[in-house]
Amino acid sequence: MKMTFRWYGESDSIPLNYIKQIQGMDGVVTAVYDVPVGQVWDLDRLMRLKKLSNDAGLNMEVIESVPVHEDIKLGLPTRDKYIEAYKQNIINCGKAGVKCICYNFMPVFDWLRTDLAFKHPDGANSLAYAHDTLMKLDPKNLHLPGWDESYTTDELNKLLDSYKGMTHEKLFENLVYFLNAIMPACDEADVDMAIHPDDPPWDMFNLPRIICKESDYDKLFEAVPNKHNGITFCTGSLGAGRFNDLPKMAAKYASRIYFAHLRQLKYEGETDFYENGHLTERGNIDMYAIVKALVDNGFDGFVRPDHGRNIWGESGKPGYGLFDRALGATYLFGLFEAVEKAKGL
Ligand code: DNO
Repeated sequence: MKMTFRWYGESDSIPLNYIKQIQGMDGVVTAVYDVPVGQVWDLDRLMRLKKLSNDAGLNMEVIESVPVHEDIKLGLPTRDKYIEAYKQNIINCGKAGVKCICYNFMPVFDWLRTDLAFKHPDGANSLAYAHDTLMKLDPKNLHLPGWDESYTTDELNKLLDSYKGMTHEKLFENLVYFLNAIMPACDEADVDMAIHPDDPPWDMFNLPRIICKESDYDKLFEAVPNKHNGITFCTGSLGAGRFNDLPKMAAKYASRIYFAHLRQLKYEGETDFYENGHLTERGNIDMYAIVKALVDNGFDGFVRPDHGRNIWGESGKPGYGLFDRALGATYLFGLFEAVEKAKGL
């Protein structure tokens, strides 16, 4: 396992040497953030990020994310042009020493939350999700907390209209088309693709979501068996689905899990939850059982602490402050060490 930490590039308020001071930290997870989706990232930009990371004593072997253009998800004729650009990004990432690319295939929206600063009794705050609150919002005029509002209202309306009639089957076919097209670039660059699950793992505003549960992964690997087709195992996203047995899934797919996002959730009803610190006893995700399932089944990928709380007066990027993610990393190191030593590893 290699422990990593998400770093939002040069504009991140958290300096690289602070990340390095979290003992055991192997590398950063980052991206080129200011190039529009669908365009090629210059190799120079990637090499600069790599140099900054390496100079701070950190590796840069994971990119999160290279976003997928909506035309690819929609299966439009223009998709081939965007796929070519994506392939070039994979090749460039390979040249910069990247081993794993995290991406998602959620139509229009990425992760969805309704509260960015849900208050805890001890004064901490974290992200939270209330389904009824979200459903009351108009998707065509959405200003979601934390959502990258790169669309104008007009563009968002057009995009949502173009998804009318999109089915789960068609979206899945478009994912398979995309993966089959990029696998040769992954083979050439020796880069693993790690699809991030849909967050939360159910349809949103009539938009289909297709990476939500165990059977979705079975279908995915059956359709594209190439070993470069893999998973970002995000416990918070999958765990929001009460129907998912996470230790079972971690064990079953350990050899396809190239990247693990480990974080905690506390259920509040059937769909609602708030995020919490990483400890098992603070939520409904059995972190010990998941780490054990990964180790027992030969997991050898990248790990990162995921969304933390804002604590100790920090007003960090929601979910991505320094302090609680650092505590999370240390807790996860402890779990891995205990489980590995018990196995004689
Ligand atoms: C949220 C993240 C997601 C993730 C993308 C991957 O905190 O986990 O935004 O980076 O879905 O493509």
